[in-house]
Amino acid sequence: MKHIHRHIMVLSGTILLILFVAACGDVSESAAPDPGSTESSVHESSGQAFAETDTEGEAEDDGVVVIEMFTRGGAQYNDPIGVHVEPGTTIRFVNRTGTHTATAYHPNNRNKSQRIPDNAEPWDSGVLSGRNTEFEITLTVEGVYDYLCTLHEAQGHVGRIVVGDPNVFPALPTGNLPGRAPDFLPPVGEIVSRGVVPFEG
Ligand SMILES: [Cu+2]
Repeated sequence: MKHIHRHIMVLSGTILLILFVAACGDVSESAAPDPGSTESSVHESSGQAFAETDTEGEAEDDGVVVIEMFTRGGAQYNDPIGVHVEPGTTIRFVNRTGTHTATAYHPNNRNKSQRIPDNAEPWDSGVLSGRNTEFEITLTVEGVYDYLCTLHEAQGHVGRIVVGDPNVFPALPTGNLPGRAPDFLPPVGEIVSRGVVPFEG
C-alpha cells in the first residue's frame, strides 16, 4: 500500500512537471498578433512540450483557439471541424499527422469561390507537413468562414468557423463544392449552439 502511494506521488510529480513545461512553452509561443487586423504567420513549434497539450478546440489561456489537423484511419480531417468565436479571436491550426493546408475559400486561393465575409482577408497556410507545424490567423470580421485543405478537399477535409454574428455574412449553399466537401461543413446553427463541433467521422 505504502509502495503504491509513493508511486502515485512520483506520477503526479511527473504530470505537474509536464504541465509546467507545457505552460512555459505556451507563454513563449504567444507572441500576440495585432488584434486590429487579419494576420497570418507560419512557424514551427518548438516541440515536445506542445505535444502534451490537447486543447480540442477550447480556448487556451491566451485565448487562442486550436484546430488540429489529422490523417488518421484513412481520413483527413480537422478537429474540431466547427468553432464559434468572438471577433478578434486567433485561430491556431496545428498539423498533427499527415500533410495538409488551411486555406480560405476565396478567388485569391486557386480561384476557389468566396465563402468568407466580403471584408475579411483570405488566408492560405501553404503546405504544413511537419508534425506540430502551426499556422495562425486572427479573424475580426463577423460572419461565416469556410476553409479547405487544398490536398484533400474532395475527400471532405474542410472546416467552418463562425465569428460573432453569423447573419453578417451567412453560410453559402454547399451544392457546388466537390466530392464529400459538403458533407463535412457543420450547420451554422449547430456550431453556434455547441460552440465547438468535434470531428465525428
Ligand atoms: Cu488535408
